[in-house]
Amino acid sequence: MAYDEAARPDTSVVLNVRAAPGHATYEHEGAPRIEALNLAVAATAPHDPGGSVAEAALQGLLAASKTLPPALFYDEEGCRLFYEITRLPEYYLTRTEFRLLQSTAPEVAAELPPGATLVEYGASDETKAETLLRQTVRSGSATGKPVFRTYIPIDVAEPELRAMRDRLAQRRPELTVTPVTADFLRPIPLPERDSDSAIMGFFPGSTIGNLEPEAAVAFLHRARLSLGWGARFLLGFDTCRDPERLVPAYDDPAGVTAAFNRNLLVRLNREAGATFDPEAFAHRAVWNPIESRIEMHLVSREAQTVIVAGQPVRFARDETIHTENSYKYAQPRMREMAAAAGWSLTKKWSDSNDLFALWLLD
Ligand code: AVJ
Repeated sequence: MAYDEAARPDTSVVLNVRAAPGHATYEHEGAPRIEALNLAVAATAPHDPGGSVAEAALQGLLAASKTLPPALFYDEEGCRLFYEITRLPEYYLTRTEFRLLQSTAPEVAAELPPGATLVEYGASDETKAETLLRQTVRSGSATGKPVFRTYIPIDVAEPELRAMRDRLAQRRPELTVTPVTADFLRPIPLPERDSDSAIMGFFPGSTIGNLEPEAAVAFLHRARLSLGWGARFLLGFDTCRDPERLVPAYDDPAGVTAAFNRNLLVRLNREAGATFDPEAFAHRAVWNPIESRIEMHLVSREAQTVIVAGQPVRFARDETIHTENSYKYAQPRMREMAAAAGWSLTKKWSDSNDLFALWLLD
């Protein structure tokens, strides 16, 4: 797992969170404390394949019910295909959330004092964050000054983070951007900051729906501990539970989502020494009403054996690899989950069709 030390962007923080499980410590009493970063932690590029893609794939493919981790979707081609998905007429999520953000960002910003910090979890581009970052103070002596002074985007995709930081340096020279290359599902020690400044977590895109409910609560709880007790949190999630709308959003007629799903197999061929014929697997999106989630599967069209990292993986005809869950939470359920994680709902917004919700938590 080579990591090019020289390639590390100077203002960014690169963590190998895997090398330091449970490393972060938190305090609840008194002033919220954000742990200073331990720069002695050995750094590795988290998306460096170096064996871990093969390991993660084999673990899922050798299980009784075959799965692949959705984080594997987002290689370069996967990011490109996901971007295409967000432009599909059937995939209403991104567009609906973006409009909602545009109209509510001034209200969100009005809740924060100037000089605030924005921490985005899973930030592969700044488009959504910019709706907030461009907000200025509306009254008082700081009128006209930006509400946010610091932006901390957290993502596993280091090249994207670096590109974001460079674009923002051009566009918003007064903003301090401190990217953190890390998997937001693990404890993330945040870079040191001015402890008096207000802080807001930002988790848009309904990404929370990709987590199992217990993992979603655990994530929100970790964010609560790491951001501190005075923090806010802006959460965007899909609330539509109508299969007539959802199934086409996840199985579009142009086949972009199918290509996104099959790209997992293409990636395993390249990065995990696998021998998949991607076309030997059908894309399937199904609404599971009991779990309240859209499931994506790759269904083996025939009985076949595929080699992955030297190991044979056998498929029966019609056997599936479960590649993704996208939970769609009813608002009362999300409220319970947020409460279980130590957050309370202070403001909420949704679009006129009630497809998407934006919540400000306290
Ligand atoms: C980026 C996880 C929110 O679940 O809707 C899109 C990913 N998968 N089409 C989602 C996705 C299939 C997307 N998230």
